[in-house]
Amino acid sequence: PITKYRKDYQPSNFLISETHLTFILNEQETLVKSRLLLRRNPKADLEAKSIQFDGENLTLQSILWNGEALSADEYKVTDEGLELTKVADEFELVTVCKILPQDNSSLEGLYKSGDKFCTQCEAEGFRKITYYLDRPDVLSRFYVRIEADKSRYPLLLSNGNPVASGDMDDNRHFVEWQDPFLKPCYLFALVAGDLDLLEDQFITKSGRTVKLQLYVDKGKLDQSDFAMQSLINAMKWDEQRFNLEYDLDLYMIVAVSDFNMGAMENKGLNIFNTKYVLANPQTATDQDFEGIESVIGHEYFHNWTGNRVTCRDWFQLSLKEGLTVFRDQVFTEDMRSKAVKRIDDVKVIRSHQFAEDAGPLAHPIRPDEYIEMNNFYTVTVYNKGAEIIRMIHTLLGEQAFQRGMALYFERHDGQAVTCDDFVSAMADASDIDLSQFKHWYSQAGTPQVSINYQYHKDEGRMTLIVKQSNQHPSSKQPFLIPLKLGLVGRSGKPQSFSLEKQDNKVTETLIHITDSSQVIELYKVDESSVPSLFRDFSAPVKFDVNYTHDDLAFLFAYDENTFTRWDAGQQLMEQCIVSGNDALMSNIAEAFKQILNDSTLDNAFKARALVIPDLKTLFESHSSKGVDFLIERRRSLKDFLAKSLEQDWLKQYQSLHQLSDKSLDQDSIARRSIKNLALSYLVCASDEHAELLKQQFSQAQLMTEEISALSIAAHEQVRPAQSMLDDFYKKWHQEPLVMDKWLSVQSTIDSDNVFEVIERLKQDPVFSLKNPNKVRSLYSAFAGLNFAQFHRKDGKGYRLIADTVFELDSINAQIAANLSKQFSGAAKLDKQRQKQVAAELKKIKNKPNLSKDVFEVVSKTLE
Ligand code: B3K
Ligand code: ZN
Repeated sequence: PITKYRKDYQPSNFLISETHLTFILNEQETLVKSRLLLRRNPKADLEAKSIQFDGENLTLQSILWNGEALSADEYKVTDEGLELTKVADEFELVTVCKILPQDNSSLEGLYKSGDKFCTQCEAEGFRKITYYLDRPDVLSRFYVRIEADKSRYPLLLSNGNPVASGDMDDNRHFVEWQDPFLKPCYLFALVAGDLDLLEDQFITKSGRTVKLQLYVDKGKLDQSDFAMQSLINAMKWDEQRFNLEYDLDLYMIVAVSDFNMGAMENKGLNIFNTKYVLANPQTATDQDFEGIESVIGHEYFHNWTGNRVTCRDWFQLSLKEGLTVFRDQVFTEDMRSKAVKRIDDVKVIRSHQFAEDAGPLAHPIRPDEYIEMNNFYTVTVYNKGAEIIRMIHTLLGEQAFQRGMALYFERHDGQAVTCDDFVSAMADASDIDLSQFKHWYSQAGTPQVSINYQYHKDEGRMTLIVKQSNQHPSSKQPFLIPLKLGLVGRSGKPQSFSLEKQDNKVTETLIHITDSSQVIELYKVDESSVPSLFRDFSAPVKFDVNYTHDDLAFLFAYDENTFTRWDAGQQLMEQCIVSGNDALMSNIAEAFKQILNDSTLDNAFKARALVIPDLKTLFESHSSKGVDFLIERRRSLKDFLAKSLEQDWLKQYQSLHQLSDKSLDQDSIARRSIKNLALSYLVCASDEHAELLKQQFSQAQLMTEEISALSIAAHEQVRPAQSMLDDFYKKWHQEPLVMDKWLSVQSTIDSDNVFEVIERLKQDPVFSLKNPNKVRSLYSAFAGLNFAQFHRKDGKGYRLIADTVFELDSINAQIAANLSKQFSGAAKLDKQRQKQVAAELKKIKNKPNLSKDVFEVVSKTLE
């Protein structure tokens, strides 16, 4: 496999002015006729004598150059594409290719999901459809004609606007589409099928009416309203907060069950995983609804950040993804609770992104090299990328940030650009020098910030000595790190301070950390206080502070910043777990009790504050303690908190349990989440409470209530669990998305027989290795969430996942590669486990015809 490097970027020697595609869809094969109008790129090599078109798994049927046949030495077909050695300043190339969507299990290019045709082209899937310059900086105007059987495929969709349609012989018909916007081929989409339609409209702020169409499988309209409402909310929000308006007259979303990721932002025709569309309160949890709202928002927001302005090359992926994740996060913050959303987003960074940044697959948010681009749709590019945008927002403030956005669109609308272009717009629209900040784009690894604070009582002065370092070899330069801080006075109230001796006092400030070592002085600090640091998680760094346990307990009780308050609790629990200090358990229980019984506190905050850090997060920072120790210690902390607060949990549960409340508003969601957390502690404390579980389960009218009860029963391994699982299956086996939950509840049970269970589930008719949601529910859930069984001493967990990767590789390399990333934490394991992982990885690496997707992950992990 060949590595591609960012430094090798060259503009394309040829551009494609027009792309005319005709799809002749049939049950055995599909013919793709393509007519491309090509011209030399004035900004590239004007002497170029050949063109290399990308193409994979295509059978070329015919080729015409300006209407004439080519001789055999004028073109060459290879495994990677088509080389054309006859060129001119302007010319037309017509090809006809045969493809086999029915056999395409990679779910990339044109393929079938159920009985519909659909496409997925990002990153490099368009080359599986026809010969093309499959790169994001070649923008073309698309004209598409689709022909198919009229009964099977009454609906024929593509990007832009429908311009013609009609009947043909043999019960066939056609529809023609034109997209007025220039676009790279990764944004191309096609759907053909027989679907139900939910239609609505949106009037933009300039008064245009946009038709909104949501297409779902027959019979699923009762699960479509929420997605439509989310789309309307997203459109409104983007106008209000970012001043961005939709640009076509039609916006279509199609939901399909076989999809490699969450969704895809194809121009005017988004294709979605059903998981992020279909929901009603009986089938979907509160969390599912939030996920739908954010993914619908995310894809919609791409229309400007991604489509109108796209990426010059795939190394720039974070240009669109980091920015769009930031936008969807802020959307959720505005729609729901800002503080709580922030906590949820930070958890993802700490458990997943920090691990990636510390492992063999670490890369900067703008990677320098890749073998398979699909491997770089990572938490680093997406979520750390969003943190980088958020820091720019923090440094500039909302107003200057919005000026920067406006300038970015003014300069680059209709172009394919780089991360540098984005940062330049932000710097030019504000007075802030972002040159040092740019290291965040080029250096990998998580900066470690250590802070030592000291209060000088007689002078009323607080000194903070701040040091930053980064273990990753690419990270030689210190970062510009925004540090948002405040002080909490001994009374529990905010303590004001000043930054210069003569300055006015403030209660919060933003410090720019720029050096590897830096001293911060705060003056006029009247009362001995505890600093509250990295408020709102103002930078994606690891930080350690010379806090005492009392300091942490104090911040946990009083900090006005929700993030740092939550974080203090997490740190306290973490210390209790890793130090082996049992005495701390009582302090934590005391703090829990206070929070639990504080009626002024938001239930959503409580439901996060009273959760013990997960094993992945713990292991990420404390791998030297060893897998077994962490598992054991976390278990005893949970037991202790469950038993010592049993009466409090019970009170909480009883006072908040109201199955009749089916509302999806924030308060009801929050109430359900703290109540179900209480239930899980209760059942952990004693099997006696299993009766409550059974009742909740059988009477539930909301999936949140039903699945919470089921998963607690299964995970606490209480007696009625099996019959509950059986009942659930009987009730829901015809709802694939609900079956995904049923699968993952079982694969995440920490029990020795989970392997037999998984083997049995693999054979169940609801399961299929060809369906990515199913693979994720059974296997990724096992490896990612069943920490104890995945890391079993006997290596059984590793073998299960390795065998699955092996089998999946020939079906769907992208999903196989994703699953193989579960081994990337191996270097942090003890020697025995490391050996077992290495042996499994070697087996995979020796597989004949191993995909380059899996090869890249496995060989980097083995290095
Ligand atoms: N842009 C797509 C992801 C494509 C992944 C290709 N392997 C969805 C999104 O980020 O919105
Ligand atoms: Zn995206």
